[in-house]
Amino acid sequence: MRVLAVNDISCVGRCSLASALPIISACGVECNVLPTALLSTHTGGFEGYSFLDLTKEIRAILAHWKKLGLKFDFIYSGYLGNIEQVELVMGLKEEFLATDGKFIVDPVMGDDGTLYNGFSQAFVEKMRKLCEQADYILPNATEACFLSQLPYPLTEANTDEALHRLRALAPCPIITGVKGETGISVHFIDEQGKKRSFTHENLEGFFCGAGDAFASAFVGCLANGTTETEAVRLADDFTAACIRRSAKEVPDKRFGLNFEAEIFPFVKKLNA
Ligand code: PXL
Repeated sequence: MRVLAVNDISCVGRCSLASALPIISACGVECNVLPTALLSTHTGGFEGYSFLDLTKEIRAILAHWKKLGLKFDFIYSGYLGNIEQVELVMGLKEEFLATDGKFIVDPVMGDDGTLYNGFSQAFVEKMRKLCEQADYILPNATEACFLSQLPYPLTEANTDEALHRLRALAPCPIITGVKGETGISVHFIDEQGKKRSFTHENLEGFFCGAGDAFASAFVGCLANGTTETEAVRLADDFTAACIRRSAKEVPDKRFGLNFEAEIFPFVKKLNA
């Protein structure tokens, strides 16, 4: 199976392609990359980061791939640097997705109720259009609110409404990081159209890149041949294990999840 991961390279901070590559490769599938931007660090908490926009290079890369006639079995998009890049990614499905291939969109835009640096309401509208092309969308609770026009925070009561509204965009919405009374949950609609969820104890600490670890593990599992439900379960367990470990081991959360130490146990469960 051949996966294309469309995401930025944050040189420091363990997110985006720096987590997609090792995690998807560990699932035993080829991971090709389309880098959207090159940053000295991610934008979540570091001051003065550098940012090289790669939109022009994306056009050159796609022109070459078109000549090669490349097709991918899975296209997974994450952090996109501007509206133009969202438009370019909207063209990927028709040109580069194999017949029966799957398109997974992680609409990376914000967390904790607010948009990340550099994103606007116009970007949200464009991202909604991209989601309409996807087979699976993986918003966190904040992104789910922006996409579904529901107030943040998501509660147990309006999560169903969020899933319902997101389902109008894509057949299988998966909302991560929904805080409830019994813990933190991922709520999703499975391939049969049934609502499902998995819950973990409330885990301390916000780590930039947790969503990328979840999305990468989800894509890696799907590409390895699991069902959607199994992919969500394995990705959720993996992310929770990474956060549990990192809450103890990573003193400065900006440097991201210690996912490396959890890759082996995760892959063992995937191959069990
Ligand atoms: O993990 C999400 C993410 C990805 N890429 C960049 C980011 C962030 C979150 O802040 O800044 C560049």
